[in-house]
Amino acid sequence: MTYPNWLSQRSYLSGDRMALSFEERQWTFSEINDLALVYAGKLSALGVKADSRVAILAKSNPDFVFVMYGCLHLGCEMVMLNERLAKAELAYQIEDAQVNYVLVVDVLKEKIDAANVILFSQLDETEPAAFEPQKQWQQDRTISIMYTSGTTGNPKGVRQTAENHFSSAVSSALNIGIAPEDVWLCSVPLFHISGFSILMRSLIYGMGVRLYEKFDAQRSAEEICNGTVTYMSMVGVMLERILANVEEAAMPASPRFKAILAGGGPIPVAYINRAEKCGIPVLQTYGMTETSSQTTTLQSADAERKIGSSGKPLFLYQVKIDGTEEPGEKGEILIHGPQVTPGYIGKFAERKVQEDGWLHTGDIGYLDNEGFLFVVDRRSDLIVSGGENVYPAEIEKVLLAHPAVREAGVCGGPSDKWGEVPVAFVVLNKEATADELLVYCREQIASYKVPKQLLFVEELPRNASNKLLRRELRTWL
Ligand code: S0N
Ligand code: AMP
Ligand code: MG
Ligand code: MG
Repeated sequence: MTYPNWLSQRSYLSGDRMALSFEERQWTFSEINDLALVYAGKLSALGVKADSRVAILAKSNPDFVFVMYGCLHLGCEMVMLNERLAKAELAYQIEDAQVNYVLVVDVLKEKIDAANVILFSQLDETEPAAFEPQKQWQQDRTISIMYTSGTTGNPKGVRQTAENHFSSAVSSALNIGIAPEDVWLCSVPLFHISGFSILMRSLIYGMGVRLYEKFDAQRSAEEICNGTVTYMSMVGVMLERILANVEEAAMPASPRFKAILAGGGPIPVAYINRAEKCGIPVLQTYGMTETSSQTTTLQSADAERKIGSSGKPLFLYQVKIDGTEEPGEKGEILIHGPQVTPGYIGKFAERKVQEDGWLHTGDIGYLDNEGFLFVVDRRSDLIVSGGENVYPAEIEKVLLAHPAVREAGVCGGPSDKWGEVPVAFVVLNKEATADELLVYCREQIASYKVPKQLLFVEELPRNASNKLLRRELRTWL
């Protein structure tokens, strides 16, 4: 099965519609398509081919979008690099993905130490080569690869195919509808599926995207209240900051604004209540990198009645709770549908993500008697800080490599600012200060992963087989 090239098809069908808006500038779908063709020609002139795998490190602005769309025209697989990661973490992903090229915006070039780097400034200076855009896209073509950390501390590259993105966008539209006036505000990172999925919806629906390079709570609140946008995706901490602005200004939300899609982690019930008072509908959603964004979403109409629920699956998807018979019984959440990744790349290429056609999420939840999903606990020890995932094992590994550290254990602690933050417990084998260890961490991992608190202890809680009991660490806070 194939799809027509989404960029050419969209430009052909509704080329005059607004595709992208950024600050004071706007582009239509045909303008975007022309720019993407130019970028594809430039990339081609520099040696990038169909089937090349390229990593991209850039800021969430139009240049990033044009470069990505150029890659789409060429037929490349794109490894989306998280700009907040430390140099060593980026190097791991670039190595694991065995990329042919790394496309890097000049302001971030210090973060990359790799062969075959192509800077955005080099692209600007390159004359496009003649090239033939792909007319058809294979359904199982890998469009994007996103790394997601794991329990072992080694991030895994998740493949997202054309079919994954297409079924995700279509399922979302079947759920919330699409109208010609829709504009989706995107200030979640384009390197996460939260942001990337907005671009896919844009191409597939012919919908405009209002892009921000950096999240700005006040301006987001203004756009919601003026109705210059109709949808916005966000994580809990962004919702809180926007609500604070809306409440302070006592601005009524525009009736043109339709809904906030809120996910990436649990959304506190208090925020949903506050949003309701401001007249802003919030659709709480449960999704992940392995499912190319939303799998279940709670409708506004059910928001009050089913508060705290992440809703029901979108039309094409199924959710069940492993090993349970009755509503209300808790167990691992299993997911089936065309949005589920076919698998990982690199070191984890052999790891099966689906067993009997079901994705084992590692998250714990239950379905109530009407089939609404409640997520009650997250995959093994995962800490979600402001929508960024932090796995204790990743931090423990770094701490343990320090000569003064004998043992290290990390757990999530509560935070008003980020929802949850990592806290470390360390057993020393020679003298060291907390600051020294934190500076050491900062050199090797993203700053959102650096423990916000580091406490020295005599020993760590372990079970009979010497396994660290991270849950018990939480009771020490
Ligand atoms: C919340 C954000 C915007 C905060 O960033 P902010 O305020 O712009 O910070 P900076 O000025 O860049 O940095 C200042 C200092 O703060 C540290 N910092 C930044 N972010 C965090 C963080 N999250 N936790 C802890 N610290 C943080 C910086 O490091 C810096 O520190 P110093 O000075 O020490 O260097 C930003 O974090 C953000 O954009 N978060 C959202 C990320 C996101 O989108 N996550 C979702 C990922 N999940 C998915 O994509 C799957 C689910 C999904 O698809 C979905 C999710 C949401 C909505 C819809 C969907 C969907 O299904 O479609
Ligand atoms: P990621 O793949 O980085 O997007 O992380 C996805 C993970 O975030 C899921 O496996 C859950 O652990 C967590 N998560 C996402 N949405 C929700 C939600 N609505 N409630 C609770 N946890 C969530
Ligand atoms: Mg993840
Ligand atoms: Mg997350």
